[in-house]
Amino acid sequence: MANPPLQDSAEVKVLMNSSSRVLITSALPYINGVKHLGNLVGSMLPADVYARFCRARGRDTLYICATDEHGTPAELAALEAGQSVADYCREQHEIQKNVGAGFELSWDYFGRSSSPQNHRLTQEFARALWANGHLEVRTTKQVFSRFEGRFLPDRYVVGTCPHCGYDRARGDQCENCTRVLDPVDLINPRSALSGSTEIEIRDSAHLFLKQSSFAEKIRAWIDTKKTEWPPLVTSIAYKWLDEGLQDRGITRDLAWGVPVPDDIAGGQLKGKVFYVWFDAPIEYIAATEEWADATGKGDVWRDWWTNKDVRYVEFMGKDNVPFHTVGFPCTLLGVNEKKNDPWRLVDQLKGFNYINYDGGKFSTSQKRGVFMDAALEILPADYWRYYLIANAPESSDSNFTWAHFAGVINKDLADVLGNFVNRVTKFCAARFDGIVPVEGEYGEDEQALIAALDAKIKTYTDYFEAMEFRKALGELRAIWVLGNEYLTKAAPWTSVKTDRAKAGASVRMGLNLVRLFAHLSWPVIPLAAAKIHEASGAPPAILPWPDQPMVQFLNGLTPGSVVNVPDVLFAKIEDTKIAEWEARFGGTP
Ligand code: B3M
Ligand code: ZN
Repeated sequence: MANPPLQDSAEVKVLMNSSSRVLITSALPYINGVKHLGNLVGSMLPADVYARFCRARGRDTLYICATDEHGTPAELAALEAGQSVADYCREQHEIQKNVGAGFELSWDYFGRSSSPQNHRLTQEFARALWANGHLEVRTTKQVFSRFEGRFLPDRYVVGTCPHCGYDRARGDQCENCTRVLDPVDLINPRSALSGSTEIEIRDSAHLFLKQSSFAEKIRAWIDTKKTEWPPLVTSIAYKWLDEGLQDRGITRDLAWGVPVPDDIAGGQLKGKVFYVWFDAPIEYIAATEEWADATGKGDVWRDWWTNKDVRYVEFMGKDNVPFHTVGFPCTLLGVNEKKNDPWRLVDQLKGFNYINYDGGKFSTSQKRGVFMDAALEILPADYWRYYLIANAPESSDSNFTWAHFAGVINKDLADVLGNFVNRVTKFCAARFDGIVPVEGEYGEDEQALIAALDAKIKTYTDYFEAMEFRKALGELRAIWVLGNEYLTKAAPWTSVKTDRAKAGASVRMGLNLVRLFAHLSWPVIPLAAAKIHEASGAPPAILPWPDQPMVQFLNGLTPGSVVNVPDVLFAKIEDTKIAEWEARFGGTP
């Protein structure tokens, strides 16, 4: 990645305090193809911005993600691609990893839920749950397709709805009358995969996690998070608890997945695998082991997951919240009984609403909206990162339109930030030989600016600490605007004619602002931040968070250092491009 992790630097270590270890995970992207921008903004991107912010503040930060590779959709996607599931997953994992790198996602490790580490850990978790009496074997009725020689998951059975007569009702729900169904309720059931009616109901034994017995403990735990977590998150958790926590089947009749070990339930579950939602969150931990294995760090991964000084933060879209506030915590509580060094439960959980595409839904199955690979084909990562974080769907769903996107990029990035950097460096090149001016002292205007920046940067920092991304970016933009306002008022292009010392001080302040903007913008737009930093005349460096008060930082550039006028930092998006992309990616549904 372009910018090395900050925690290796001596400069930053000074800032680090011993209790500041942060473990960050973002919901694991499912393996069945490149994700769309809605997936990105609800999990991986804000997690990355937060991870970068923590690193810039000198915290020992570990950001872990992985592909979620099990379950029926993976099997079906492989089938459609004409590949074995293993080959399909290997290939798609590489693709997602590369696209993530293209977006500058600074994962410390991007693992795979199909890894040997996750197989081992998932089985270890299941054994502990079994030993602690939290699992039970129950016989369930499953649909078996004789034609396909396999059990069919509920949604892959279709038939006539017993309530409304709709003839294409799915085994889990009727799309017409919205009633929740059981596949055995369907009249004339058939396989959604082949259309075959050679279908029968067979008994199948499965493991159930007795979640109902954890209801009180989970509620008490959520109560402790009420003031800390976003209302979006706690309200979803309470809704699930209020509806009554159901015991949950954690195994499936599939070939692809983590096998249920023979030493559980006397081998009754031979040939079955764990349910994808059972092993996927365990992969957060297993991927940390993958990271330690890949980097020769030995057992350190356990410490990240058991040490009380580590603060554990999760990022996800709202549809994933129930599994992380209720499902996975049940697993952990059950496994942790009789364990001396319990696995950490999540400390802070940041959930997101959805972003819509031009008034409709982003849809993977309908290929509607902008997908990560296509986004990078048309514009650099920073443009997307800035827009998406500035419009993160935090308090409500947000809506992507090409016109809005272009408006934000053209105004904030091109007119405000890009133009500022350009004005200062160009003027410096033209009138001060392209070096940080030596002459002049800061006066009243500069003191006033420094005071204003101190206040704004404190607010900006606090919003990031609180993971209020939209508000944080509002402050960042306001900070850039302060720079422009200062420059317009100082007008060194006028004063240089009569008072070269005054003009010199203004330009020096302008260049120090350029450097400041690079540091403050780095978590959001890392590629541009590196270029802006280079432009300021500062020596190449990683970009730690600036210490307050600002007066020292804004005197940080050495007079006489060489300034670089950058190439165009942000190109404006023309109307013709908007029209072209609307046509390519689809407009209003
Ligand atoms: N893979 C998200 C999804 O595919 C799911 C997240 C797992 S997080 C452990 O919708
Ligand atoms: Zn119906």
